[in-house]
Amino acid sequence: MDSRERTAVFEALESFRIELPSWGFANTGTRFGKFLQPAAASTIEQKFSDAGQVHLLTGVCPTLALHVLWDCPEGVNSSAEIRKLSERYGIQPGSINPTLFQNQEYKYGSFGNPDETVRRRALQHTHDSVEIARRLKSRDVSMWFADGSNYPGTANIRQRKQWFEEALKEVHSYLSADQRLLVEYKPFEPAFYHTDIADWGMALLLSRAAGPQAKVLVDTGHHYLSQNIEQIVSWLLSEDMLGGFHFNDRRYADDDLTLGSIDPYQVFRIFHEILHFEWETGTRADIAYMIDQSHNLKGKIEAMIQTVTMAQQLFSKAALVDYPQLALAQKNCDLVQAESLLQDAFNTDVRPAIQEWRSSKGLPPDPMKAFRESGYLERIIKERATQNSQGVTSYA
Ligand code: RM4
Ligand code: MN
Ligand code: MN
Repeated sequence: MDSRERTAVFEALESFRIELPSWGFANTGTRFGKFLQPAAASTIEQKFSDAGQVHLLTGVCPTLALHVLWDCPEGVNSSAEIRKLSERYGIQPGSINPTLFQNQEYKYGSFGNPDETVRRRALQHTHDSVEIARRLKSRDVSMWFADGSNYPGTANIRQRKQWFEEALKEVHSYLSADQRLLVEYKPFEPAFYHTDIADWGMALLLSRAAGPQAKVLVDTGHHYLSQNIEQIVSWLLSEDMLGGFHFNDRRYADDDLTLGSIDPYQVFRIFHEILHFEWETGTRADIAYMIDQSHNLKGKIEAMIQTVTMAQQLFSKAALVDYPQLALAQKNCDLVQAESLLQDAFNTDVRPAIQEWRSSKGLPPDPMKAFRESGYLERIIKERATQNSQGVTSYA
């Protein structure tokens, strides 16, 4: 690696931050069951502690995403306690996610529910969530909906679209000037015939209808197989509508596997489109990079460290693409040269430069090794094993 490349890696890492999900530290499972882990976090304090550990070792995860019903048992009144935990464990609250899918009343939807009282309750919960975000100084309120239907003819799709427009417009009116509303899409699951926000186009239209502070959130697991996600990213960038990511990897469905475990080149291509946009426009894309993963088999803290490390590698590799050369090759329709510029960057081993960068920041060069040597896991297993052997019922 030459010094231009080393500088590019250092610069890329300097700005790259990634948010951890509170639910990634809790016991989760598949619809067939859960394998309980003795170290899993079951309280909000334990989630902050585990996330703080990941941040301590990687230095690039200063925020923790919260899901309101899972993490704020007292609703708005939980804010004070969360602020305390945030200080104690050295990690700030991140995006606030209203939880609009697990209560019985949401059987037939939240913002798309034919029952107006349920739609109002969903709005009330979202209103509380925005207030929680304000009290925690969180910028992003991030919305994912399980709304949809399983059988043709059972839902009035156009009517529901209108309800969503109205509700999101109302949610937008709750925001302060510095807050954002992120709208996530997903083409299937738990609904199997139609989902109300199935793809990026629908999320884009709804965000536009909601107001100027609404942007689209791209969850890498929420696409049909072989969909060109980096093209979606490029279009959203060019429309100034890309708000953030939920990173994970997948092979079949919304598998929530560790980032880059199945297809690292996919993630590289996404980062490449973002960095290409930044180079061309000379601006910084205002994107929240967030992890949305839940680990049934891997140790949860290790899975997070592995993901963060992989994200840094793929982001650094993308930063090695020679953009002036690429522009020339594209202009000359030199396809082989253009493609090779991406492949060369992807194939560069950036790990030594990343280790150097970590050392320069006083961070452990190998966060996974440092974690395994820290004794943290052994300690929390001792503290949490009894509680975790008793079983849990909720998703997180
Ligand atoms: C969904 C979606 C949401 C997340 C929930 C837990 O599939 O990805 O972002 O909040 O899972
Ligand atoms: Mn998601
Ligand atoms: Mn998902």
